[in-house]
Amino acid sequence: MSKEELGLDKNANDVALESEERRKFFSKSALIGAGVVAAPMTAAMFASTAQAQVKSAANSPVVHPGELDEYYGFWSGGHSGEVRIMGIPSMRELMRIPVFNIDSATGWGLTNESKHIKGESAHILAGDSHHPHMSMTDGSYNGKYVFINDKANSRVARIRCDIMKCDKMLTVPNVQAVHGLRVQKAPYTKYVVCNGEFEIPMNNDGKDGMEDVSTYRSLYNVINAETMEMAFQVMVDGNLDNTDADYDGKYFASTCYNSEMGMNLGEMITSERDHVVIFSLAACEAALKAGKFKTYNGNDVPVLDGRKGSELTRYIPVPKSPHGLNTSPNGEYFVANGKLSPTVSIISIKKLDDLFANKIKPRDTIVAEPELGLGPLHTAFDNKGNAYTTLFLDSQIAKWNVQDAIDAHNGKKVNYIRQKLDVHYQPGHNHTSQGETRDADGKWLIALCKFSKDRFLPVGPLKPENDQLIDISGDEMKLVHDGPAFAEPHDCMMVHRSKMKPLKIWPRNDPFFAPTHAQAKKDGVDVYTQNKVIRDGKKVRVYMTSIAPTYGMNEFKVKLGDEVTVIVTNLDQVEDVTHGFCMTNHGVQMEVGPQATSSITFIANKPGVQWYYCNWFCHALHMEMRGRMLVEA
Ligand code: RUQ
Ligand code: CUA
Repeated sequence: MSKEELGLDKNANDVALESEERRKFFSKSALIGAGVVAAPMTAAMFASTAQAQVKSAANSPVVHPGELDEYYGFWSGGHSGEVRIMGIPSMRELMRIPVFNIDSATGWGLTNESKHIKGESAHILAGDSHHPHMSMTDGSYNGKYVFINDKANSRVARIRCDIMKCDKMLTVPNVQAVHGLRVQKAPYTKYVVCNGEFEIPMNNDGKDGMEDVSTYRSLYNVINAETMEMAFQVMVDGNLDNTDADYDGKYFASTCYNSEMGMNLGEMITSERDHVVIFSLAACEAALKAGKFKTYNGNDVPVLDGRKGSELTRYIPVPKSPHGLNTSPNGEYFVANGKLSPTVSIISIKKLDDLFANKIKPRDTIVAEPELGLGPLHTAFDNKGNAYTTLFLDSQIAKWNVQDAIDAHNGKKVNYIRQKLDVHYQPGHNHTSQGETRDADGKWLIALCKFSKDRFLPVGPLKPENDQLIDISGDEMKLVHDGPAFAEPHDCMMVHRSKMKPLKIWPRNDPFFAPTHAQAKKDGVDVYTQNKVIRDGKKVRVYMTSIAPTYGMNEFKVKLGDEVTVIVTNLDQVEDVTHGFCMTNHGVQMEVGPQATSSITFIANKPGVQWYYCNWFCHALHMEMRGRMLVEA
């Protein structure tokens, strides 16, 4: 686009007025009828329908100042490594939860409490979060935990929803790149399940060369949701991509896009068909109990053999490099999204018992394979039997009716496509409000678009993505909001606020800082009443309280080269009065919430006076909330 086309030679008002005109001009031409393939349109035409759609939407996305949203949205922060909490429908960002990244505001990755939670991977400062999913009871969100994977470093983390902080992190052994992640939906989330995406030598000890790939495998990973330890792994044929669970606690399903086990693009996309692997939980647990497993790479995680021919799994051939795997909220179907095929494959969950009993063939479980458009990646559902599939290449959402698709498959003359809506642009995941649970309510749909192109003011070569909010409560989908988002909300989910019970202030005995309290006890310090410096060889522990606008300690002395740990306990009992602790010139910063204890360790390597200060605004005298450390040379 030229400078003129972008409007960069005009002032902001001119641009706004002009685009108003363009919207009016194009407002009719951009409407697309159900099932009709769109003629190529200009960017301005794409943008044009938005205002009209907001006006005629049944659900209002407007949340007035002071009003609360109806849903909590949990958004993956992609390669930022974090998780974000959004208010839906306002699309306001309410909070960021640092998980696989480091964060200087809260001290995540810097404090001792967060390093303790990150455990063996605390030295890894980056991550790539993809799939946030909440724990469930009987197929409904229970407000307890959100789980998320780190594809980059093969980790899974858990967020505690009462404090909205990560409280557990696990590096999954024997695999590389943990991708699709979901939870067991019923009877409760006993297990978190996730896919090992990149195939690697089973004993990856450097002895297997690059040439011989016959020992390369991918594993399905089953994690105990409460302890966040590995329960078991299942070796499969092919790699694994996305996964989901049924509503009976019996089966999990995963897509495989590289059944060829190719090592480069050409090899990976040669087959016309790949497959969906179905895992029988009962069969896996029985094999585990019977000791039918092996271990690899010197760890003791049981690895079951679920390759073709095994009793633990079934392989259902589907076209071609399937990606998303989504369970319909009525519990009847797994839907595998075709990606390189314009179709989705609908697998009847009811038929899986017969498949495992070898009464039917794998393809007999497919009840329809409707053609939807180019690049189907993920499917979401409402409560009226409709499905919504992202079409990456077409930049559209296809709304289609599941029963009609099945009827059409059986020869009935019926158009299962209800509508195609342009989104902007190239959508990956989509999600409906509570649509991955029994409580799908058919109100909102989010399209997470990988490109925003011309939808926002240009901000340089790196552009935001575009999270679009779509009202699906009426017969027609209506696009009502564009939401710029930073790299990269892969996936999200929306939970009704009635399911959530976040705390207002920290409980004093919270396990989050229990290890710090245990150390204080060893040092004979009551963190709620005492301010004290404990010297332990070259290690110094400085315990101080904070109450707006002062620290319990105005000054302390250490020696050059000491390893100093500052432990701050916030005595304020007032909601929202968070203090911070920042030691100037040491990269030391952290949040200390009301009634919480936080600690951070650094080397005192600069002689002289160093001021420390409160970096979270807490009081009219917040600027004065500071003290001095003297580092004696
Ligand atoms: S994947 S764009 Cu990481 Cu969820 Cu489908
Ligand atoms: Cu305490 Cu600012």
